[in-house]
Amino acid sequence: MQAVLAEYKTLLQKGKNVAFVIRKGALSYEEKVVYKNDNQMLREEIIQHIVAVSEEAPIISTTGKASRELFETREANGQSHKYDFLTVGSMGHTSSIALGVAINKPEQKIWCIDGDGAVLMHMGAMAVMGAVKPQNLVHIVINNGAHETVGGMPTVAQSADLSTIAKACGYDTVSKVSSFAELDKVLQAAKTTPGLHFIEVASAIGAREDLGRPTTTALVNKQNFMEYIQLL
Ligand SMILES: Cc1ncc(C[n+]2csc(CCOP(=O)(O)OP(=O)(O)O)c2C)c(N)n1
Repeated sequence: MQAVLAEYKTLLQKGKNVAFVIRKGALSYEEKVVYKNDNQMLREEIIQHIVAVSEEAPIISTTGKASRELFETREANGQSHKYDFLTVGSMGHTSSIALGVAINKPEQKIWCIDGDGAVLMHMGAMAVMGAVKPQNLVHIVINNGAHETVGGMPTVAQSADLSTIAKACGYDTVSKVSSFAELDKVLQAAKTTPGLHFIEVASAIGAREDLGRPTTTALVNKQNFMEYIQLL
């Protein structure tokens, strides 16, 4: 090991790259870490409720399991995937993509499904949304206080009040919900009322074990979505 490190040092000093390849299972931790909170609603169920209300309106969804769950919700409903732009990678940029679509389709309601980790990563996007204030955009943040997709490690969304931030940024309406009855009510109101709406949804940490991945490529998804929104 010492000899390898010495060799690496020489290589690094020359500006070269080095890498360790570790055999699977070589690093282990006996205690299983379980991340949880007291919220009741699961992200996938929240997404099912959003799809039920938004119907065929475009949805731009954040990176990670939220987009995978949206894809599977459409499959289960027998619906096309053309309504959805699934953001692959680009954590934190979903709301900016949704803003761009909303500006260019002012007569069409646009829905954005975001995560708390993603929102925190590019929080400046909320200030831009509040400044531009499109009257046809619903920004939904599924707040589980965790980076659930990558293991559930906590975000700082527990101590940063995202709804207050949205208010300060100039969103027209701000709601914070923790039950399906409240969620359905604010989704319906956002659907029928013009404005820039912010909906923070308290979510449990978790996902189905057998959650799949989109069966179409990101490129095909983007092309289908672009063709669809051109018709709106
Ligand atoms: C810039 C960037 N960093 C990290 C990732 C890896 N990544 C994908 S999803 C995710 C967690 C997202 O957390 P959150 O937005 O709270 O959504 P959740 O997974 O809890 O639904 C991370 C870190 C990424 N895609 N892009």
